[in-house]
Amino acid sequence: MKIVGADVLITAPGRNYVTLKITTDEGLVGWGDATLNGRELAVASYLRDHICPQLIGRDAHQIEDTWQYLYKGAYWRRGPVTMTAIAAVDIALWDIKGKAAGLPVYQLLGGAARDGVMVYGHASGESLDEMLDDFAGYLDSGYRAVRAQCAIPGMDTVYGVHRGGAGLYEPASGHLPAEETWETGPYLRFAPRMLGAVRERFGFDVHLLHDVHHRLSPIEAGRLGKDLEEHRLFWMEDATPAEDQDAFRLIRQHTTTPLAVGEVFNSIWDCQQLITERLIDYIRTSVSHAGGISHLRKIFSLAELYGVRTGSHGAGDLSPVSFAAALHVDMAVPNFGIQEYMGHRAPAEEVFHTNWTFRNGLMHPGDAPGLGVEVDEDAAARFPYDPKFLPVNRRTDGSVHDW
Ligand code: EZ4
Ligand code: CO
Repeated sequence: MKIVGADVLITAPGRNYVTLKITTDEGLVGWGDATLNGRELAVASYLRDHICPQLIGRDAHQIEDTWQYLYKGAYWRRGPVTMTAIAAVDIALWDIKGKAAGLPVYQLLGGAARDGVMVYGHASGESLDEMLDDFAGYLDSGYRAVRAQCAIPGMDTVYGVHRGGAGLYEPASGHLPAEETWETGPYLRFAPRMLGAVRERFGFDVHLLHDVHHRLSPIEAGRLGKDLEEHRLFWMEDATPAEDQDAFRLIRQHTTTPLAVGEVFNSIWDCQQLITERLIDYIRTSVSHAGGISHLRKIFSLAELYGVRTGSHGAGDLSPVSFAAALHVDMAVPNFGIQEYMGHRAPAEEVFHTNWTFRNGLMHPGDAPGLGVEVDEDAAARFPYDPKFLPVNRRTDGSVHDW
């Protein structure tokens, strides 16, 4: 089965998504997600200008060979742009293989290893009370796990707080990034109180998660982890900037709060030390930023060997194609931990027709052949690309800080 078409679609139904469409001589179509939030056009160009012409005429069934060809053939290794582009090809080829076989992708990965995929939702609020009410809403909808983020008294902006509806917490502006302000002291004092309030109101039966979003130094992270121990978190996410893998050794020496990291990683090499030295408990690489289904499975297999579980990134800036691909992998891997589910803004449903279901806190990718997501190209054309950036963070003295 030969590839006869490889085209890139850019559409913004609620936010920007870059999608790769691969077509075969047998008339099968596969979809891949190539969205890199705030740097969308770089991946679109990498695909259009460098990868798509190389795909024409290749055997659509040779997924691993195509992966190696694109990775080793580029000579330049890793990096978010390259690995997102390769991921899009890989995801689209798995979609095609499933459609050719008449099977959902999770069946090709070894079949269901569980009834469904435990997901966690995002609760947040401008005040503690607002956050707790939002949290209650997730429990009412059947979630077994919820992430809590809250505005900090005395600080104008903080990561992860909705303003005006689900999935709207990443402010963006037309031609330049928005700027936010950060100070570590108030956060370190407030976070234990905030997460303690969740336990006080809802008890310990619900899994409680929190995202630090790369903002602490290693010793600050160690102290926060220690302060949070009594609240029994499912995990403390991205405690320090993720590229410094050694930092996690220091955090580990100070706390038994479980640690998760990896949403900004692109390859197994970014995870190697953290996994083999057992410095983390959950690896958060995503299917679309870490080389696709083929590469994500290798990362998860390495993690399995060292008792590290999975916890894939699932923010709304990963398209429904990515999210479906993540669910298929989650269904099949033995060391699945949890899956993030932030959801997508309403217009996304007009473009991406999905098959997944949610019941009792568990999601299932559905049994349609392939990934179970189809893209409506006419609908996509109604939502033109809308340039946006992630925010930049500054301390109150004006110096740039991790966002
Ligand atoms: O900030 O995906 O856990 N989720 C996150 C996300 C990231 C965005 C960046 O594009 O940290 O909300
Ligand atoms: Co995160």
